[in-house]
Amino acid sequence: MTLFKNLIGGEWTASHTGATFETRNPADTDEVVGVFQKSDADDARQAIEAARAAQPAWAAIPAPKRGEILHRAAAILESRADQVAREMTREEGKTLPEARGEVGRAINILRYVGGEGARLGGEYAPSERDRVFIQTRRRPLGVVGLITPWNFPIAIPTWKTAPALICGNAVVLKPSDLAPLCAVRLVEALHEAGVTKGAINLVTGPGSKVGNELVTNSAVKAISFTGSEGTGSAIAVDAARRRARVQLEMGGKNPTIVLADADIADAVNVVVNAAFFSTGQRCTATSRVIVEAPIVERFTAALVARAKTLKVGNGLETGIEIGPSIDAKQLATVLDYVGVGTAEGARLLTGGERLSSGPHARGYFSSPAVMSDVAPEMRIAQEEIFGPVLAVLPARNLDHAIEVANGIRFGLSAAICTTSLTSAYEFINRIEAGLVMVNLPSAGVEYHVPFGGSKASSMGMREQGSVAIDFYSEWQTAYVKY
Ligand code: UN1
Repeated sequence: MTLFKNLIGGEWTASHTGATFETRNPADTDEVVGVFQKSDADDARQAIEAARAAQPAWAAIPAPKRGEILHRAAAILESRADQVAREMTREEGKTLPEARGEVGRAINILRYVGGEGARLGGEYAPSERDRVFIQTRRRPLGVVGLITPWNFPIAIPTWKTAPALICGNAVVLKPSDLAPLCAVRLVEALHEAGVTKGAINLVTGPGSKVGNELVTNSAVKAISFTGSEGTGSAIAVDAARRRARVQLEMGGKNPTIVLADADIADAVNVVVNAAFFSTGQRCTATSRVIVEAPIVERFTAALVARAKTLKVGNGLETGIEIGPSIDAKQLATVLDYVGVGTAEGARLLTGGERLSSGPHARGYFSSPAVMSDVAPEMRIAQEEIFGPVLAVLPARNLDHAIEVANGIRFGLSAAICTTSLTSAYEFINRIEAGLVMVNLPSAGVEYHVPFGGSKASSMGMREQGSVAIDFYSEWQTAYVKY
């Protein structure tokens, strides 16, 4: 069992509080994974100060050279990929293949964003006036605060930190208390790769103290947050009060439409992946499957049959497909929503039970739940659950399916299974979602294209892809007369 420290001003530092907290394996709660600093606002302030002091020196390094440092960090992380993936499975619960995939994603992000260093160009524009050149270039914002969730414990810290750094900002990263270890590993790699001391800082501890300081401290020019809608909305208000830039990625209630012309076996695979893999703990997960009337029964039967075969257990073991919920609270939410759905008149076709004997005795496991006879206005069809609970809703036709799909507050991701090109494009055109998938799971995105949602799911500029740097930079326009 290891004690992990904050990184402040390039030094691994204990919190001045002297307090720590531990993380435990959600698949085996007897196992302590790590012990971390229970920091408070003073620690966060110190990190912000260190970031402010270091930022000019970091920004003075030519952007392509900053990119080389990110490339070095990628190589360091790659040399530790297996260890970091195992730590992720032990701390977050996702299966080892999923964890390996996520570490690979983080490495790819560092490489991709590192390349952006050489592409941070601006524009030349002709002037209305004689002998005047107009040029634009990107400038860093200064200090940025990054608040990240537990469910993608390395990918999300990486996809916020890398574009922030490549633009020349200094970073204070606050990872989730439930799974901070991978963020420590990312920051170690960046520190060892040669990021200027103080340009990358890590502070662990409660959101109410560390996160709140980042959001309210006037030296922090931008906040990027992924997490719950409630916290995100509060951040937006606090940040607006002092005119800080915000980028929020919050909830989803993502639909997959299955049309009668779809290949049923393919559609079942797509929906099972989207709804149940990563234990449904992805904001891009499918939690509503909207099925065209002629195939509702056939599709649902095949879906239930497949859901029953899913192997739930400790993600370190070979063959396990679904890990535990992250903690007791999340598991209680999952089981509670199954009860809510039943009370609303939905029918539980399979799963939705706590698994607590044998190999499941010491973890937060439940069996993947499929509920039918769900009406669009029911709570299980409207509220984010963040667990392996899938609602099946019937639809008369494509128009009706799109109407049901759009009938929610959220708009992150949406998928359709169909063999009709016309239906696919009709869906792309009319669905209210930032991410649209055809014959693919609603979750599982790539790093080099924009990521984000509409409606209550997101606020601010998109993450990932080359547009990620828009959030972390501002334009300077220079007029030059010769
Ligand atoms: C994915 O589906 O690959 O927190 C990524 C989340 C999202 C990331 C999803 N921000 O689940």
